[in-house]
Amino acid sequence: MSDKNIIIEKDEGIITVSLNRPDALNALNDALMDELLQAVDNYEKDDSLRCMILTGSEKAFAAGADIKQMQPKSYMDVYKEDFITRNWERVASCRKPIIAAVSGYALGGGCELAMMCDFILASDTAKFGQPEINLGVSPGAGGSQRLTRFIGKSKSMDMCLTGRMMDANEAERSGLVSQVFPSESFLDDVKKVALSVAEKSMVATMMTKEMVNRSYETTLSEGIRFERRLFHSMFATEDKKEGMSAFIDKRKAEFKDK
Ligand code: DAK
Repeated sequence: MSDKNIIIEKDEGIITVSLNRPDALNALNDALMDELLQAVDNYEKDDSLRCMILTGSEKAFAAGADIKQMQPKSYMDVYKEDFITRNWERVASCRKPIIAAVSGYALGGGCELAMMCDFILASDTAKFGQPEINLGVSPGAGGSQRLTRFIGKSKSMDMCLTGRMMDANEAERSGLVSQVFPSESFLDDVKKVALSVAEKSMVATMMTKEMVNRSYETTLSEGIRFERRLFHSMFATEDKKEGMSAFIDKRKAEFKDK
């Protein structure tokens, strides 16, 4: 598939996917989301790739779903075709790690896409928002649910009802973003974080992702039971033996993802 709406680079086991519709501030249309879906499928299958960075440009991660694509559609259109549902949750369902690297605008579907990643790193220029209310609609790709889980009801209501933007520092204070880096060194800083994720055992990484994600879906006691089952199962892996032996031998572990 052509990947004209995204740019893919691979280096040191890291795949960087850059959203690439600069004239539309990376507005997310169906073609772009199809390409992203394909990129995630390929990443998941390729054992040489150990972490994905999803990013945009300096000016925009993504300014939302493509308003020009949505504008002519009626209720019957979007209901019958299940409008852009098909290719939107693939990032959230990826079993391998995906880091969102946000510079500039992450608005509407752009903010929702960033929240589908495992965690968000922000440049000090980042601006997050759910401004759909200004268009006479609401968040539609999980924003009302994920943003509330990230930052709590009061701030989520504030963001969704006023449509205002949140800067990187407020986003970090509120728990939306895990770390903020200076814009001058942003992608280098993100790459260091990605390399640190990539050097771990992929088995442990995937299971840890499952556990953390399960915490959004279940009760505390069921979540802890789930964690315990996966934790015990890791004692069957070669990587557990290697990791613990390496610690005792005072050497760096060499994981084999087995
Ligand atoms: N869609 C289409 N084009 C966009 C766009 C967008 N979201 N955002 C910007 N652009 C285009 C502009 O129209 C302009 O194009 P030309 O006029 O040059 O042809 C170009 O990008 C540059 O934008 P501006 O001239 O506006 O640039 P400024 O620096 O002045 O302003 C801005 C930047 C980000 C503040 C402004 O562009 C803006 O407010 N953009 C709209 C932000 C927004 O409302 N986003 C929410 C969209 S609704 C779903 C999945 C997703 C969604 C819903 C359902 N399902 C799975 C069911 C998501 C919905 C949304 O995201």
